[in-house]
Amino acid sequence: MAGEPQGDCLFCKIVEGHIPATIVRETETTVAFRDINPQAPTHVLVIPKVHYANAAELATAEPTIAADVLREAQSVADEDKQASYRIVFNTGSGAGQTVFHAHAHVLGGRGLQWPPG
Ligand code: IU
Repeated sequence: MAGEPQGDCLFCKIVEGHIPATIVRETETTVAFRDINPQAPTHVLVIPKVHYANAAELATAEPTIAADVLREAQSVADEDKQASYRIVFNTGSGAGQTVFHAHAHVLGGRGLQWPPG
């Protein structure tokens, strides 16, 4: 069920500590960890501890936690001393989403092209 841990979800396993991750921040509602395949000097994923498939589902069901994710993205950028950074929520496989547990990519530390590829 949405909001509950999913046995087959890799990010639920990271939240539970069953899969290793380089965690940089943790709050009551969120975990932030370095992406295993970084696309920029700062590439951190901020995820809610609760399981929702994407950012929109999270924001609909748990708007306060969705705001926590955004606030944490700023904290990650601050800690990595990135004054400019990009937050990406890939939504749907056509947009490159591969893990169906809501997550914000926080990218910074290099020039970022617009529009993104
Ligand atoms: P996407 O937006 O769903 O494509 O992002 C998933 C990201 O999760 C992707 O950048 C992976 O490199 C990253 N990742 C990770 O950091 N640690 C993991 O154990 C797994 C995926 I699985």
